[in-house]
Amino acid sequence: MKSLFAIILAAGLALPAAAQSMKLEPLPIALPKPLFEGTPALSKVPNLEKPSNKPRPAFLAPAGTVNLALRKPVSSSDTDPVIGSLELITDGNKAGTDGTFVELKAGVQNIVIDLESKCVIYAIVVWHFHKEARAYADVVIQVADDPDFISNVQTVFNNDTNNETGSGIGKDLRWVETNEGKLVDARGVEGRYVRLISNGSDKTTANHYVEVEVYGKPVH
Ligand SMILES: [Ca+2]
Ligand SMILES: [Ca+2]
Repeated sequence: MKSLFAIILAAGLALPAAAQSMKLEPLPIALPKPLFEGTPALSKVPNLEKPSNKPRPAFLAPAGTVNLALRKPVSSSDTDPVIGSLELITDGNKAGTDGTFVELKAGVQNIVIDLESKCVIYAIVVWHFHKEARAYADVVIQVADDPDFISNVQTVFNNDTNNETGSGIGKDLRWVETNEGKLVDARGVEGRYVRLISNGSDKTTANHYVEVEVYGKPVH
């Protein structure tokens, strides 16, 4: 039988490596300049998160977490965007001014980011459009192993209360777009493809993206 001392010694030697891998650090999310002052109330938007007048608290993730989406390929249900191009979604530019966003056609549309390998994902940050206060509808964010979203589909956000997107009923809230973007806690799900769905906003039936960031690490 192992002595208690041997067990403690083994545990003691194992601890530093384990503790190192679990070390948490704030995500280094760089914010673009605000394009409007304050946060006007959107009185006609149902199911809306109360806008905060304080900066978003730091989001902690394991040390070494990076934006996996940067310059990764993006495909979409709208293959010929009205304004801009799909590359703008992962080009690292979050300014939100004319020329820095893509406009997809009206109704339920999606974009899919290919991370090019299986990854563990801690957070997804999306900037749809932040030139004015608006709230997009039926936002669904999912992670899967394949680009058609058949295998290992995991929904990390869904504010479609009546299943207009066919993704099931979501209980998350709509939010007012600002330069902070929206951070979604992905809780360490694993997958290669990230899909974002939307269905227009309170201002227009079209869909927009300035940038999407996917924070995580490749799975080795
Ligand atoms: Ca961009
Ligand atoms: Ca809906």
